[in-house]
Amino acid sequence: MSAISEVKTAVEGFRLWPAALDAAAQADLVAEVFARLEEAPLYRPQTPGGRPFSVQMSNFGPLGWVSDRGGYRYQPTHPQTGRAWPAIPAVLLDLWNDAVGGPRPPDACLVNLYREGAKMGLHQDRDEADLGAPVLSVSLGDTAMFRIGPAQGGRTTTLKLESGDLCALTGPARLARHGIDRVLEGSSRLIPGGGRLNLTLRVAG
Ligand code: MD3
Ligand code: FE
Repeated sequence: MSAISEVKTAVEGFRLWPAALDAAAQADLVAEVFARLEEAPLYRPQTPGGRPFSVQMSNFGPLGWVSDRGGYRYQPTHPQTGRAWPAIPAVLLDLWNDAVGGPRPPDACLVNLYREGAKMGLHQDRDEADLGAPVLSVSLGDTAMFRIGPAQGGRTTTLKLESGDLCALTGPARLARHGIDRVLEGSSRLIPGGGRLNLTLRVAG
């Protein structure tokens, strides 16, 4: 990826490209995402313990991440409509190739929408079949306070994820603990209705 500065953190394998998408590319991507969400509406999954997530979710691609009383898993259909998830937008597949490439393209794109007060607790992503494959994430809209620390626990680092930022998780960072402590409401006007959209590409199956 040319002309993009790369920020390293305490966690080896975490890379951040600030403003990888310019304002026009961000607006185009948001429009494309909301169009696809007509086919696969956002919903609030339940935790395995039966509590609703504060984040609204949907998915694109052959597989989508879901959570309910039965646990966390990837599945090919939307839990409410029973329909296949829409395709992953081509621009995201291009970003994957530019940023991480590798032998397999992503087969899952989780869509997270943070409206007022939504956050995501510290966790690891380990529901994917190949935990060696990288993860790529795009942030759009309001700025998030993102926290990341080593897989084994210990010190975490807080950094801002702003609209248009791209981050890649490879190697040791793939199993890093991470979460969204809070979203700075009203810091961007990109998302219709306000808030923050995060798109995360993974090799799930
Ligand atoms: C670090 N999403 O969907 S994106 C998730 O902003 C998730 O919605 C957050 O954590 C969000 O699971 C954070 C950045 C991110 C994504 C995946 C990771 C960081 C990661 C996987 C491993 C380590
Ligand atoms: Fe995660």
